[in-house]
Amino acid sequence: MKRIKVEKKLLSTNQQIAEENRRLFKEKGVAVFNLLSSPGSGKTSLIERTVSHLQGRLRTAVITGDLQTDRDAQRIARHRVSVKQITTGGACHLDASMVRKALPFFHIDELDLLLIENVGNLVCPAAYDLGEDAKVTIMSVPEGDDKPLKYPVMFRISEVLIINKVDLLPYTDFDLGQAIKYARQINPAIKVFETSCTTGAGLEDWLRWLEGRVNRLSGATKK
Ligand SMILES: Nc1nc2c(ncn2[C@@H]2O[C@H](COP(=O)(O)OP(=O)(O)OP(=O)(O)O)[C@@H](O)[C@H]2O)c(=O)[nH]1
Ligand SMILES: [Mg+2]
Repeated sequence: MKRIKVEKKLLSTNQQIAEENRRLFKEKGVAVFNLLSSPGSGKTSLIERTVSHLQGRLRTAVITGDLQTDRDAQRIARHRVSVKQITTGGACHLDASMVRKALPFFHIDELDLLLIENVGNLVCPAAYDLGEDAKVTIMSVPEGDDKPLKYPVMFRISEVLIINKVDLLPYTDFDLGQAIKYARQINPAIKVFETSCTTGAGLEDWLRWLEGRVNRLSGATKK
């Protein structure tokens, strides 16, 4: 009983800070996307592909959440983009106050887009709003096509689903149609992109959608 009360309090404090973050992002005209997936589905790979495409098109920064290491931040920094690592020290998710503390690292007035790589986990990050505009869940072919049914909360609260590693489809029993059907069973409005961060297949559609969305969100404030 006591544990439930403490958890509820933590979540409501998180929600307040998330709303403060959201207000700040809106005021500054920064579009923010929270990237979620199991470990290894391709969050960092997608960010690397995305920031390298957006170079000179949108002013982008990245926050990466990791339990222990700064390996992802090092990979992303190679693309000459501003990146701030949050090491959670064991926590299986980012929370809104961690994001707030990371913000002074950036010149937020000069940003159009902030991508946040959450800790690899399809469960606990779902409970923590960070103040983002949208959650993007990535699932990958080797994980199996039933993930939307097994982890429904994550798919319900996401605006976008990226099915990554489609280059591996010929080597698995992953059924693309079935995966999309399961995802839409949980969230009929979810927008789906099929990608391979290795070959580059399908990335154009994702990048076009992202750019359009960022221009709508940040352009409205910055005009
Ligand atoms: N075949 C194939 N491999 C991929 C693809 N995308 C990423 N990978 C590989 O999958 C592995 C994990 O990719 P990451 O981008 O590190 O995944 P992540 O979700 O950031 O992982 P965590 O941060 O540990 O949760 C790496 O070896 C990538 O090269 C893809 O589209 N196809
Ligand atoms: Mg990563």
